[in-house]
Amino acid sequence: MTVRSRSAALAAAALLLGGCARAPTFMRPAGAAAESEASLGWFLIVVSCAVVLIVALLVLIGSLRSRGGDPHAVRREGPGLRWITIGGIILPAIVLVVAFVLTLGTLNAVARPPADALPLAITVTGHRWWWAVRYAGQDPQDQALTANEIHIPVGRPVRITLEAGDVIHSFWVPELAGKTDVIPGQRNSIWLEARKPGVYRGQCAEYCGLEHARMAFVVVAEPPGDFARWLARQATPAAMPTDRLARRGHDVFVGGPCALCHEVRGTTAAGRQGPDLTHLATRRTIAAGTLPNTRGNLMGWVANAPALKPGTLMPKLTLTPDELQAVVAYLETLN
Ligand code: HEC
Ligand SMILES: [Cu+2]
Repeated sequence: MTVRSRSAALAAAALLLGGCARAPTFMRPAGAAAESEASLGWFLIVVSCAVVLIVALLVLIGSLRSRGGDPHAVRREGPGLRWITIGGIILPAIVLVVAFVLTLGTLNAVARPPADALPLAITVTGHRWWWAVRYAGQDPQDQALTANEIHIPVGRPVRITLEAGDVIHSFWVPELAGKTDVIPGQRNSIWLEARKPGVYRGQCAEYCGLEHARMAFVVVAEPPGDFARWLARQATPAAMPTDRLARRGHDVFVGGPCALCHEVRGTTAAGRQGPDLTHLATRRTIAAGTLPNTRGNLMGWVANAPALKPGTLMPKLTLTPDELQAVVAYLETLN
């Protein structure tokens, strides 16, 4: 080995090790469904690598050993035929059947409702280009509507029903479960379970138009007590602000175009074209993960949403600077 090829080999090994340490999120599962999918994935990778290595080795041996003779002569019997039968038919058939059976097992494990599942219906609806999240429990305190942020209790399997409001989307939280298509006119469902508390990023995984890439969401897995408190809070209607500026913002909001597209429970604004804003201030981001939920970003968004997310279905609105100040002050009270 020359010095140069040795350093190239070292660099390749370092890259490979670095790559393993920071494996893509779908290779670092944090939930039951993702774990069974990841182990199937690893198994298939190892088997595929072994097949490639063995075939390459045999080709190498064959090419080194065949010296002289007529290369076009076909041997119809003897060891040649045995190699083809075993290596070309029997072995591949075994590998494919094993992979098929394991895949069926994984599909079954992912689809089956776990015994300790949370008895709470969560429906996520994909819209261009955001996600509506509805909680429909028995009690009124378990019924809420929010957007782009799904809270779940840690360590409990949670069923999520997927619906589409317009076109086909795909729901994917790489660390928690594989992709599931979100199809108009069809209800698909998946089970999510997070083993550790945390914030897991999700993303639309089916090209659905201009802002497909900015159609993200988060799954927040938290201790059961925190989850119940969060849900109870989301279920309450919005309180009327006491501050004068925010009150004026409320009037602008319910009296203007905002109310045609947005709902704020507890007010007359009941639009369903856009996200429910009843507890907007509790959310981490706005516009499906596009921007952190800060005052500056809210200002920019309400003043001219298409400038920040070209193609968004929220139009540029004509508000006076005073109205803009007041509306954003109001939005900040929605916690
Ligand atoms: C024609 C319908 C429409 C009107 C009118 C409208 N919006 Fe929106 N709004 C939307 C849609 C659709 C979204 C989701 C955009 C996205 O993420 O691509 C949105 C998103 C938002 C968001 C971000 C919510 C989140 O959780 O991501 C805020 C805040 C917001 N609108 C405030 C307002 C305010 C304030 C007004 C009035 C000044 C208003 N909107 C008028 C349709 C509308
Ligand atoms: Cu989408």
